[in-house]
Amino acid sequence: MDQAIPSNTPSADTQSTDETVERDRHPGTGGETQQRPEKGAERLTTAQGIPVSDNQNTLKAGPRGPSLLEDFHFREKIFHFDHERIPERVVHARGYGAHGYFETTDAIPDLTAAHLFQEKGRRVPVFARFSTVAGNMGSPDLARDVRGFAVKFYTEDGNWDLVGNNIPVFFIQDAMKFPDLIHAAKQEPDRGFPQAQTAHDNFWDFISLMPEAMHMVMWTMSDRAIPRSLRTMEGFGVHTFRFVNADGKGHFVKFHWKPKAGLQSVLWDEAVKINGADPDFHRRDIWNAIEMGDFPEWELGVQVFDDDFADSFEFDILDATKLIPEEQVPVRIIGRMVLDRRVDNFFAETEQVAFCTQNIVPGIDFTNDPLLQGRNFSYLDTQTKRLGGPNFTHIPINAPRCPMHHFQQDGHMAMHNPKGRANYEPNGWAQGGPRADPKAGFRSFPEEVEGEKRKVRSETFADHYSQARQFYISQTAVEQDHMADALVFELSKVVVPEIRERMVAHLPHIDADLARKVADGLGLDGVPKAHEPARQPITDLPASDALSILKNGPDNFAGRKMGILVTDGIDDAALDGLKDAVTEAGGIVEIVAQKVGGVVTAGGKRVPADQKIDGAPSVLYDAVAILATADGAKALAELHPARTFLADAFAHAKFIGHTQEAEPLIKAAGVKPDDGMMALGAAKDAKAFVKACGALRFWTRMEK
Ligand code: HDD
Repeated sequence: MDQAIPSNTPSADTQSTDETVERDRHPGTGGETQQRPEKGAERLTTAQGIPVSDNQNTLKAGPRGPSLLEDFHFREKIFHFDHERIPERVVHARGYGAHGYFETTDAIPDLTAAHLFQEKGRRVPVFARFSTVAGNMGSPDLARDVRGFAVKFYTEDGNWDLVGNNIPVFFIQDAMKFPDLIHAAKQEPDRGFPQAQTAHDNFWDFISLMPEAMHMVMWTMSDRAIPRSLRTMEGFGVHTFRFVNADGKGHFVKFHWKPKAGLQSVLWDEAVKINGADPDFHRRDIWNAIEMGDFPEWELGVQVFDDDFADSFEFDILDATKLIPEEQVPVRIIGRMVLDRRVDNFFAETEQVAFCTQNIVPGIDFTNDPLLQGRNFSYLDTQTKRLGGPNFTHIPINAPRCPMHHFQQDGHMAMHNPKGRANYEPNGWAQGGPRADPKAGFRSFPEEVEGEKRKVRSETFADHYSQARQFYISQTAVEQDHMADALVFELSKVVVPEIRERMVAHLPHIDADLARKVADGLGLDGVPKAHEPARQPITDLPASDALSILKNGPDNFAGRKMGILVTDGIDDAALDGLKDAVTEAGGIVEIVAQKVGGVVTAGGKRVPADQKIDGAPSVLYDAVAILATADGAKALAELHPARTFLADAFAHAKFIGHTQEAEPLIKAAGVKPDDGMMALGAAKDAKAFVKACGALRFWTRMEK
C-alpha cells in the first residue's frame, strides 16, 4: 500500500538543469525530458505506479492544439486533487496534534484494572489534539473559545480516548441540546458570519435562555478562553467516569491534566492583535517547542470518590455543568504525558485522527451523565461521515497498537480483511478465529438501573448559579475585571437590546458587582431585574484557588519568549548577556530589527534578525527588551511599529528591559517608566531582568 502513495520528493524534471527548467517553462519546446533522476531521487509515478515523463504539460494535439482526454496522468492528478478535502469537523475543526507518550508515575491497581495504570513507569504511546470549538479550519488560534483537549492512549487493551476540554464544565446538561448550542455559537446561517466567535446575537440569545450555561459562560468569559499557549492550559475529562478494579469494585473518577509550564493566558487586546499578526500562534508554538526539545508536558491527575461522597456532594456528579472543587476532593497525580514528536503529515494524522468517547478500556467505564451518553453515539457517527466509512480504524493514526481480532469485514477502504473461512462465531472450524474472554474482556460495571421511561431532567441538576458564583469569587481582582470586560465586549456586539438585557439579568445571581459593571459597561439604565432561578437558595460556596489562572502561574521564564528590538551599534556584551540570561532560564529569544538582515553591533558583528519590526508586534512575546543606541532609538522613534511595539508591551503589563539610550523611543511611545521597566547594561542587570520576567506580567501597572 505504501508503495502506491506518490512520493512528495521533487522529481528530477523539476529540479535538474537550467535547460530543462527553461524547456518546462515554454510548453511545446519538448517538456519531456529524457534525463535520469538524480542519484537518490525517486522516480515520479502515477498512483498506479506508472512512471511519469513530464509533470509540467498536458498531452496536446500539437503545441498549440487542444488537450487530449487520453492524458490519464493529467486526469488522475486533477481527479485526486479535486477529492483532497474531507468534511471538516462540525465542531473543533481547527486543531493541532502531536505524538508522545503517557507514563504512569503512581500505580493504582487498587482503583482500576486498566493496564496502563498497573505499574509505575509503564509507558504507552499517545496522540493529543488541541482545538478551538466554533471556528472553521482556517480560523485564527486566539479566538475567545473553549479549547478541546483530546488524547488517544494506545494501550495494550486497545485505544482509550479521553476527549476533554480546557474547561472542567460544559454549557449544557443533556446531549439533546448540543446541536442547538453549536448552531447558536457558530456563524449565523443566513449571513455566514461572524467566524470563530460567540460575540453575536444568536449565541447570546440562546445562552440567555439557558440558565444551565451560566457556569461555563463564566469560564469562557475568563482568560481561560484565550490561553497563551496550548502548553499553558489545563485539560479536563469533564464528566464523572468510573474506575473498576480487578475485583469489580467501582469508584467514581474525574480526570485532570495539569501543565508543567504552569497556567498562562493572554489579554484580550493581545488576542485580537495576535490573530492578525500570527493566526497560527498556538500551532507554531507547539511545533517550535517540540523542535527545540522543550517537550510540552502535563501531569494526569484524578479525583477519585465513592458513592458516599457522591450522595453527600451539594450537586449531582452526573451533571456536566458542575465541577468538584479540589479542596473537597484533592487531585492525585498518577502520571505524565510528554509530547515529543511532531506529525509527519498534518492531514494523515491530525486531520484523520478520530476520537470517540466510546473508546474505553477494561478498568474504566462510563456513568449515566446524559451528556456523555449522547456523546458516545455522536463521535462514532461523525467519524463515519468524516472519514468515509466504517473502516477508519484501518487508518494508521486510528489503528490500535495492540493485536486485534474480530469478524468485522468489507466496507469502503477495507485495508485488512481477516484471512480464512470463518467469518462468523460460533463456528465449528478448526481455525475458527477469535473468541470472547469472559475474564479479561471489557465488562460494564454492573450498576443496577430502574426507572420510568420519560424525557426528563433530574431535579438534582437544577442549581445553575452557585458554582458560577464560586468561580467568579475565586478569581483575583484583575481576572474579575477581565471577565466583566469580556461580557461587555461580547454583549456590545449583540445588536438586539433585549438580548443584552436578558443576559445581564442572570448576573445578579452570580455577583452583584459583576452585574453592575456589565450593566454600566453596556450603558444600561441600571441592572435589569434578575430572572427567577430554577432553584432557591443560591448557595454561597467558598472560593477555590485552583480555579484562578494567576494563582497558578509558573514564576519562571522557562518556555517563554523574549522579543529583543535591536539597532546598529549596540554593545555586544549587553546583547550576549541578555540572550544568555534568557536561555539559562529556559526561555527563547527572538531578535527584532528594522530590517530582517539584522544589525551590526559595536564590535562589528552582524546579528541577523528573526523578525522585521512590522511583522513582530510585541503581542507575540512574553517580555520585551529594547537594545538601542541613542541614534538607533531616535530612528526607531520615527517608526510607528517600533512605537507600538513598546507602547503595547507597556499597556499589556509586560516587563520591559531597555538601554539608557533607548530614551527617545520610550518618550515617543508615550510610556512613563515604572518598576516593570528595567535598565539593561551589566550582565547582572540581564539576570535580574529575566528573573523578574518570571512573574510574566507587572500587574501593578494595570491596577493603576
Ligand atoms: Fe464533542 C469533537 C470535546 C460534548 C459531539 N468534542 C470534539 C472534540 C473535543 C470535544 C475535544 C475534538 C476531538 C478532536 O480533536 O478530533 N465535546 C467535548 C467535550 C464535551 C463535548 C469536553 C462535553 C463535556 N460533543 C459533545 C456533545 C456532542 C459532541 C454533547 C454531541 C452530542 N464533538 C462532537 C462531534 C465531534 C466532537 C460532533 C466533532 C468532530 C468529532 O466529534 O470528531 O461528534
